Amino acid sequence: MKRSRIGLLLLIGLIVIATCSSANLMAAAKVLKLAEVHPADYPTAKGDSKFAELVEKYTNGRYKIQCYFNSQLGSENDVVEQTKLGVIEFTRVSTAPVVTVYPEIGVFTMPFIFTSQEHMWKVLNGSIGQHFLDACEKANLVGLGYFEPGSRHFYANKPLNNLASLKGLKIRVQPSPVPVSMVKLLGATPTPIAYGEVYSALQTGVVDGAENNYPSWVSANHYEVAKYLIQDGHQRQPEILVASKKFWNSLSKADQAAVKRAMKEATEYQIKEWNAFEFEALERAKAKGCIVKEANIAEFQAAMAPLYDMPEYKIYKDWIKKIKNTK
Ligand code: BDP
Repeated sequence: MKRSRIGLLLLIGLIVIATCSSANLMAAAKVLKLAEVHPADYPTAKGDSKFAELVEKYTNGRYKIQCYFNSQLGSENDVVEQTKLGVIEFTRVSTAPVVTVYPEIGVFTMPFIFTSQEHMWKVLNGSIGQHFLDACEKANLVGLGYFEPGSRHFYANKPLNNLASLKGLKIRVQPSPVPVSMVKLLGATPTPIAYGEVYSALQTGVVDGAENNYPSWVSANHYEVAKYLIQDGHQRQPEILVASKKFWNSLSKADQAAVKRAMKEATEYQIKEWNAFEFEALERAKAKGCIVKEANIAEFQAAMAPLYDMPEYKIYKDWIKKIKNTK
């Protein structure tokens, strides 16, 4: 009897210790938010999920990242602002919305600034790319790294045969300065709208067209309501993953290194996913009856060239030179 009571006490003691230590572990696992406008199966969103998985792994489960896809946390401009304020820990966006809090990075939104995918990655992986990640600090953000954006093309609900076809059309643009100026130069009317609302804007005729890469055109179903695409490839806007500086400063040096390592590996993974899907998306659109025309790129370049002389974009001048000189 006595022995079994001791045994029972020991067992209770063990249960209490086990419960306390797992409670400690649970208390230590901090859940962080990551905002994303794309659905979970989009290549860039898969990059976010890989990043989340690796952050958890490299911090031994002390940090868990919950990804909120499909603009659940708001438009890109909103989530950049919330990340700046520290309400959201991580945001994956394209460059355009970051311009609202950190204007210089807008050089990456200039049309035809990158001559190819290789040229863009050379810039991003070199000192220029690093400079822009570091300088996000000015906006209380920490630039963690880039994802592949693909190149952007115009599409509409009317045939697009050449530059002249865009004249007079209402074109959705990202709410950011360069996209607005760029579309004006083509003789079209720029209409800034958040990404999550583009499909219904196209469907209801609020706009006649939009511009984006093939994966967005297809995965957001824009191609169902804007089936004519002209392959002008006017922009490659690096996708960027930023953290809130407030949150970043709460991390130990070792955890900061773990997060950076996770991002580096997530980037490699995202690029592979992107390259596998980009042209598959185009084929999918064609198979659904979309009409894809090759553009006379020189014609588009000439129409957009005056952007490079506009006074509001003079702040990019030195960076433009450095980017062009990166071979
Ligand atoms: C997509 C980008 C996304 C942008 C969207 C847009 O991945 O980050 O927000 O374009 O046009 O290509 O708003």
